[in-house]
Amino acid sequence: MTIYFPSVENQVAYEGAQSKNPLAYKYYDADRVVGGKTMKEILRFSVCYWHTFKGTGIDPFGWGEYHRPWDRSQDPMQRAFHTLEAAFELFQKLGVPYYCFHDRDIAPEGATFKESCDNLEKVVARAKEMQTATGVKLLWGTANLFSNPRYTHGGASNPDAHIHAYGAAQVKHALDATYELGGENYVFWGGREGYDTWLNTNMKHEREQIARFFHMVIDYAKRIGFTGQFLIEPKPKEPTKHQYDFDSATVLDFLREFDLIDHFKLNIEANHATLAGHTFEHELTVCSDAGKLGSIDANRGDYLLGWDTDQFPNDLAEITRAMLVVLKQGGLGSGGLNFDAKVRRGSVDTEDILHAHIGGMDIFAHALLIAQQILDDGEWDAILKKRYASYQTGVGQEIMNGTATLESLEAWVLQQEEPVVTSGQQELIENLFNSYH
Ligand code: XLS
Ligand code: NI
Ligand code: NI
Repeated sequence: MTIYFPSVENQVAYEGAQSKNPLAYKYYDADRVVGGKTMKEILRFSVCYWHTFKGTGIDPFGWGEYHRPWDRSQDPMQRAFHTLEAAFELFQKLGVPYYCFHDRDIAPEGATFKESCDNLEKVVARAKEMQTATGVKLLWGTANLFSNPRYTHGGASNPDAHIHAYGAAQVKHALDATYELGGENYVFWGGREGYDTWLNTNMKHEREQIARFFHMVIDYAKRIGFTGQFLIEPKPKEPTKHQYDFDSATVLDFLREFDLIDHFKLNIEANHATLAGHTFEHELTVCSDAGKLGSIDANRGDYLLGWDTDQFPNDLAEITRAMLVVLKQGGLGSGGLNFDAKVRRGSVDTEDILHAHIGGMDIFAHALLIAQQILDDGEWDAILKKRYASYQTGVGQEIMNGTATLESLEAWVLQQEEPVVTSGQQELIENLFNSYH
């Protein structure tokens, strides 16, 4: 059997923060209990198939660069099987419990729709054996309704009903595959569900088409007994200028408008949040407050670049804030932390893939420890409680329980002196956060 990641013999080990071994975890200690659960249970790491195994390093100015050893056969099905072997080798070496894929990542598209479906079924059968043999599970599956040129004008939102139907048929099979592999979630990222010019677009029609599409999916899932969580992944732009699923608030509104809210949660990607002009923690909080934070695509953007650079996360302060949202809502449920991230074009060695994931897992593990400390310590919580304390009693309580009226508040205000502004203590809190290690 070919060994694809020879620099790790068995499994990446936890060696502690003092270790100088680049191929060891400094913080991720799978069985360490943090706040009552193990790191493995809380973090639920997942490796993504597309960037890690199918990424070639291609960019608009240069073709593929990596020539991965699992991607060299002339026969596309052989490539798919070799990739599966490489993938499961990496999952096990990293000790991650989950992976994610698009249908077209794991199996090649055939000459006809039927052939594509057959290819998928064959690879899924093999993947199922490998899952059983290794215990690695599928976090989520999804369908690629954006790479093939047929989807140039969209998948579910396509102005041509034939292509909408094609997309529906493709999702049917991707859902079958996810179900067959025990996938715990199913994701919709609206690849080309958006538009480039208002001049040729009937937005109302397209949004209604998408809603109809989702209703068909829900009905079908019910018929086959798929009980995984459906997730929508917002992104504001790229590939189209106006993506319909701009950000969390937009998606939640869409779900409510079309009576879909009970069937979906959201999958929040850090880089998509920043592209929408929000922070990662803002998007997580919008979802969490609505009871809709289902899963996370863990990555980061570059603050100087306006596109989805999909870099591996490495900002401890940002990830700590993200973990605070996750811990406060009691974990991610059936979701997880999926590294929707790619090594840079210049990182041409397969070993770079190991460093990338090890670093990403360690940042989250480290952030988890700090976030738990912040919660246990209680100081941050006390500052926040104090800031809103005036809503606990008197007029504040009346506002919150709905007994206040504009008249009653006017009468109260007339009896008071001018209100005094109290400090928001931003610098104090920033220093407090920096005091945890
Ligand atoms: C692209 C998205 C995509 C989804 C899965 O920007 O992040 O990778 O996660 O379709
Ligand atoms: Ni993503
Ligand atoms: Ni992305």
